[in-house]
Amino acid sequence: MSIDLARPHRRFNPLTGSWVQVSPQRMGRPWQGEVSEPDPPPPPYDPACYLCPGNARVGGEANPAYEGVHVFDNDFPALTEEAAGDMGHDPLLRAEASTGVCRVICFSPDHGKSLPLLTPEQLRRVIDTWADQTAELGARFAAVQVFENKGAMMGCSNPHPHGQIWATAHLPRETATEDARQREYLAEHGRPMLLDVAAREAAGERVVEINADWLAIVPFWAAWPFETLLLPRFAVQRLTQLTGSQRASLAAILKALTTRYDNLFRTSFPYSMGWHQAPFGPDFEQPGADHWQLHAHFYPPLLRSASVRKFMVGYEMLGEPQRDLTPERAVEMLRSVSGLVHYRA
Ligand code: H2U
Ligand code: ZN
Repeated sequence: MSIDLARPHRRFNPLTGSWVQVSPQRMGRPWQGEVSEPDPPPPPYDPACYLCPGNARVGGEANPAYEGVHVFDNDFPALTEEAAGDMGHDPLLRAEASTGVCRVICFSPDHGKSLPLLTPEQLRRVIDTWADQTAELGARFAAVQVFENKGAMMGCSNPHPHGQIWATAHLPRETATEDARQREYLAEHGRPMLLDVAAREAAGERVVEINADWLAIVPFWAAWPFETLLLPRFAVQRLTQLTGSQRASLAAILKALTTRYDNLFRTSFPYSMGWHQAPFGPDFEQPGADHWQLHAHFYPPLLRSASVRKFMVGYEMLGEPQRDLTPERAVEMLRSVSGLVHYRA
């Protein structure tokens, strides 16, 4: 690359077709390594938690005394299976019916065991549940969005380790955009885009974690300071297709990546993460999904400490996302802390 990456420049996100303004000359004070005192860990059981085993949920129903992963239908679903009526055809005030289901997935009965604190075997059961839910819901809906919204800073109401699954009859915006971009790339280059990204980045300066099957990078085009992209190093379109050993290696890299995140600022690192996978339905039956690569995005809001966050406001809302800290520097910071030993262990 011939442009000077130490000067202001823009980087292109090939998955979304959007640009990010990078301003390395504004990069603040140097990284000190030191951060705030670790926050106290949550107790293993909280009598006031609506996700702990045996406790009552807001709707009045009680959780079973579950021992592993537990999935239930969201008591306040954003989507339902009943379609709204005809919306008319006003080109300016346009609407369409949307149907779907929303579920909550408790990763552990232990109120304090977020992903990095689970054993690889326990993480494997979370992955199996993500895959099983994808299979079940993919038989009925076009899109299955598996995600985790973590931390009060992300608007998450409860520290009990949990995620969500929303399945919809339509493709939501991000999935639709990534579908179109990946389709174009395959048509032009003959290979799935993200398989090329994984091959290109595997030996490079943006790798946070890597094993035989998986790669976690801060993508070249990351918008959030410590955003990462978790990529398979083999062709795969959906969670359901992962073999036993690919799930085991996924558990390992998930544990290592989230351990680094927590160790960075010695806090239970907030983020929104989620899986993007090929949609379902006749258009996406093989080879109709060949352009897709399964992948996960992690979007953490933190910038400088457990409490100093990045705001996507001002120019970001009205122009385009901007960052001072370069993705390459973010990788150095994530690599400077342990991926093996959690600060609470
Ligand atoms: P957060 O992770 O964003 O806090 O969301 C938790 C979900 O749990 C949220 O979608 C659901 C909320 O609707 N929920 C229940 O289904 N039952 C409850 O008793 C409380 C919360
Ligand atoms: Zn709990």
